[in-house]
Amino acid sequence: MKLIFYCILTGAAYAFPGMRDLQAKILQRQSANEELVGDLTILADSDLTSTGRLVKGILTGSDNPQELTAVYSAVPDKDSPECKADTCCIWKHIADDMASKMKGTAGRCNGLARQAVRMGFHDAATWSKGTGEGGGSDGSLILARECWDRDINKGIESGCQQLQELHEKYKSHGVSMADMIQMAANVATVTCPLGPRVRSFVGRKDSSNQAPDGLLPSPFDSADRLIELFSNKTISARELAALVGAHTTSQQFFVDPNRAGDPQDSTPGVWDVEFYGQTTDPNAPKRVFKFQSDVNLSKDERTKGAWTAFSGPTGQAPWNSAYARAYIRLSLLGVSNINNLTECTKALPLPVTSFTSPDKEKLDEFANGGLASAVESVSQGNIVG
Ligand code: HEM
Ligand SMILES: *[C@@H]1O[C@H](CO)[C@@H](O)[C@H](O)[C@H]1NC(C)=O
Ligand SMILES: *[C@@H]1O[C@H](CO)[C@@H](O)[C@H](O)[C@H]1NC(C)=O
Ligand SMILES: CC(=O)N[C@H]1CO[C@H](CO)[C@@H](O)[C@@H]1O
Repeated sequence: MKLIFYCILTGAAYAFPGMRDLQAKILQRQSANEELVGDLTILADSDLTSTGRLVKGILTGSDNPQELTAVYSAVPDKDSPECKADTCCIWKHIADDMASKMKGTAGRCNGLARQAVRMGFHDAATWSKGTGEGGGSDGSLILARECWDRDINKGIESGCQQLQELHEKYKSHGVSMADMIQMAANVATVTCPLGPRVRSFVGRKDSSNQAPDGLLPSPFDSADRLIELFSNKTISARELAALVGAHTTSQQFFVDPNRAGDPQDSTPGVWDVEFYGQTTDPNAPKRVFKFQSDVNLSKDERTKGAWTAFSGPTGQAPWNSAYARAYIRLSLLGVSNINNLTECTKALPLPVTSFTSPDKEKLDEFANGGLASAVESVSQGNIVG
């Protein structure tokens, strides 16, 4: 009702080039979530630092959740005093190191990248309003060995191992495991072709205490349960619809081991919107393995609108923006010093904004059920040949 009124009021503007901006604004307004997290819930506006103000603006929809251009023109040596004096400098070295391991010969992101995105989710989402203190984005996924001790983390153990080694390599520079995990997720996301460049913050505190268990979703959950589970984490239904889009890159191994390596859309390793359309398409390519949870979300009245908006060629830009905003929220769950964080987005690689797979025909053949022996190359982002 409010939306219709808004359109009539501004109807005249639709004839002008501002139309796309306006549509983007409307989408943004619809997806606004006024709920704050961490120390932002108790701080007065007058106590906010520039980071605190920025994060508040991003969460509530008034600031841009992506930063697509800022880069280091030259980066000081990692052991130099200049590097030590700049919080983001070491992250530029770490992000480059990570990115060099996250892409295959086809230009698609690989298994490590996908695991990193999932690790970012599995460290952060162990927090809930109901459970109070403890859990969240605190590095406990690796530091408290949840990654190896909990069945829900099956499939990301080797990624956890690699990040632990990377943390060993850089920890003398004072980087937390929690930041390491979230930075890896954001480097991975932007390394996947078409992926958003999510604004990235550092300064989280670590914990070696196990986070509360049972707060991560199952692929057999109903939409009702999923929406409630995420709303307990301050994540709205629309934000949830945006976040599960991460399955655009993925290949399942453990939901049905007989179909190990089957992707959730026809283009694993590419951050496109095929996942949304194919999840609702009864004639999706044969190898596309749909999680029951995703199918249920695609149909529920509370998530269907966003699902549809993210589908098809017009979906990419609104999805990238919605994903970035929701992911920032997710990555700050349980963090109680948001006002003291530092933005280091300029340490990330630049986004890949257009992409065609060099081996498109072979990849299509794989998606349609052929080339079973290609699972490994697909998983590594390598050219299928
Ligand atoms: C409804 C909520 C969700 C459920 C039920 C769910 C469940 C799953 C399952 C069962 C897998 C496959 C694991 C395997 O068999 O190897 C998977 C993979 C994955 N998930 Fe989710 N997920 C959810 C939300 C998310 C979110 C919010 C993100 C990130 C923001 C995410 C990112 C990923 C990624 C990147 C993979 C691929 C991992 C790989 O290829 O190694 N998922 N998810
Ligand atoms: C959400 O939180 C409430 C209050 O703590 C709790 O009773 C409910 O079980 C939670 N729901 C889910 C799905 O975790
Ligand atoms: C934020 O930083 C200030 C100055 O360094 C410090 O006094 C304060 O305790 C920090 N707050 C939190 C929540 O970490
Ligand atoms: C509650 C709910 O929506 N459950 C459905 C989830 O999806 C599966 C099929 O994918 C249905 O069988 C369930 O009824």
